[in-house]
Amino acid sequence: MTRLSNATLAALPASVTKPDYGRSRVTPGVVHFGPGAFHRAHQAAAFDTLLASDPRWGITGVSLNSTSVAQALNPQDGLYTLALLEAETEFRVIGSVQRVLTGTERAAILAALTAPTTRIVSTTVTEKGYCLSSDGTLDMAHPAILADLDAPDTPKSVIGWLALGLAERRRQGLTGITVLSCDNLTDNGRKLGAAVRAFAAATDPDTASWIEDQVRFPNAMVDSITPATDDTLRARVAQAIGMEDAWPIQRERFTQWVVEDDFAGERPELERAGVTFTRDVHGFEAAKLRLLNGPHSTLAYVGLGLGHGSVAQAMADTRLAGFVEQLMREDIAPSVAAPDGFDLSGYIGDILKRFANPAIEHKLSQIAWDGSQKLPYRILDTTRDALAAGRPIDRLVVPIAAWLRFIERAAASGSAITDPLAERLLAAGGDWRAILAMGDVFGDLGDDPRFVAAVTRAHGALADPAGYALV
Ligand code: CS2
Repeated sequence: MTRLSNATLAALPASVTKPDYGRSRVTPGVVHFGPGAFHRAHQAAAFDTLLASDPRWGITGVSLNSTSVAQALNPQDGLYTLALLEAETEFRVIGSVQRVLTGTERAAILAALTAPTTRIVSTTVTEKGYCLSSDGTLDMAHPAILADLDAPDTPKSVIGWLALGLAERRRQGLTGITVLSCDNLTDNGRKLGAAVRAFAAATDPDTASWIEDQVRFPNAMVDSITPATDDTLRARVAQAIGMEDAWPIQRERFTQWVVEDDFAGERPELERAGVTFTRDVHGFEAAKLRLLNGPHSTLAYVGLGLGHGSVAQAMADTRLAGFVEQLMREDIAPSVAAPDGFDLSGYIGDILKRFANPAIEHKLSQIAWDGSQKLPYRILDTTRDALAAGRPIDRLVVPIAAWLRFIERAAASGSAITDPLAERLLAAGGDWRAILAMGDVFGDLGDDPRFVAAVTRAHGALADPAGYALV
């Protein structure tokens, strides 16, 4: 079977949307750390739309910890298929990724970071990639950070790479750039900026001040439901495009990207691709993390306990769907300071519809990954706000208790969980109070008797997986 590439683009069937610009005219403008499914489904699709009117924003992907994306995409000249899943699926070939570098290609990564044409360095490296402590600042005792502080010219972490790339730009007398975080954490840009400056301050204080002056780290909210690629998708795509694509991607049609309007120099006209630029992203960020990701994790941990496999299946369980809606409307919404004119109730209704989308099989097990990293932003901040405002937290702690049950089940059956703290979590296993005492996950909440009492009740109720409804 022929393989998708520049040479075969013209042979794609007319039903497939493809780049409507000459790819040979595209020049690199963006270096992206973490060119996984979410980046390729979301930001790369937005740049693909922009390239038709402005070819200066081609993407160089950098995959620090794996070679699989590079192996799949480089032989395809960076091309891949994005399936937009609705009642009718649209297949779209994305042309914005020009090449993918791997962690061992150090000289090429540094050359990309210091190219005069590079104006944006962006990231989707997930919460754990930031190496932060529970107070949101760089964890100087993190093994990856310690290793990079020891050998700053051969970094392994994204933080180390950003510090090195920026130091080198400064040395070469180049302009500052914009470092654009696209990860799901509150205040993502600010946190990334502070982390990179803290790293630089420890190795190269002049670069730290140059970063302060010359580099912008806008906050951004990113949203699009992107289930992992599976064999069903590969087969559907092969049929639709009539050729082989080693790594197609799927997502819902809905996509949202709200970016703080705080760029070093020129910013791409991504408005043309539906991106919203605003001075204040906080309200959008809180609405999305708390009202979409919080309920997502709730569906995952409660739903897995009940034996559901996907988000849509969990939503078809009307009792669980009702619980999650009540959680969103009564417990989470009061903590969200939405931007002016934002229709919070409509936003909730739309999220519930997106969760129930029958065209998407989004595995609960995928969402259940990295609970120790995700729950602080998704549920614990909301819980803290509710406690401070004197609101009840009984339902808010259900996802926490369900997560504890999820760890207990894994520990009891000897199965693995995907989480950077997996070893500690599984070692604590049945002793869930020891998990609540982990300051790097729960911070101050672990010592709050109101929180501990509420989790204790919910944990007890969840001895029966259907017990969430009794809380
Ligand atoms: C999900 C998110 O996997 C997860 O934890 O909650 O990836 C979610 O699908 C996206 O944030 C939606 O924008």
